[in-house]
Amino acid sequence: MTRPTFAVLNGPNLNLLGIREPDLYGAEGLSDIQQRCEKVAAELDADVEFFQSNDEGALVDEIQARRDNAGIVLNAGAYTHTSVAIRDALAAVQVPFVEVHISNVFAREDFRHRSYLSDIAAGVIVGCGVDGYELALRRLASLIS
Ligand code: CA2
Repeated sequence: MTRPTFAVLNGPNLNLLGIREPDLYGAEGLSDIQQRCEKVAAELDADVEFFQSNDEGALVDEIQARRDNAGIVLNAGAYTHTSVAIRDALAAVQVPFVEVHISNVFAREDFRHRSYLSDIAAGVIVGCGVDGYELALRRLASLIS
């Protein structure tokens, strides 16, 4: 099998990780998460590419550009609860994706209980902190093996 490439995509405000609200989202920043994912990807004999944007259209463009990837780990942030456009992009590319949320969205406000993505996801990981990204990569690797 050719070496798979996974994308790890993060949505709005996740660039603030490690800077604000550590009680909710932990002390690690996006660059720490990237390092963790690179370590797991090396272990899985895979490549991993990282992307973060606060812009819904940029996330749609990035998902479209990932149509040949082996899988996507996606924390779409607040767009999870609002974005038909991101859902449509994911459905169009047909790349398996795992939806990740650092916090337990089900223990938070009602509007965070609704996801436009979960029913078309290969899996959903919620409330496991930033470990969720590593778990998602491992799941994607096992799905394609
Ligand atoms: O728990 C998650 O990972 C979320 O996707 C995070 C989103 C939130 O809208 C979702 O409901 C659940 C918010 C990301 C905001 O990230 C921040 C990080 C540090 C400080 C402030 C915001």
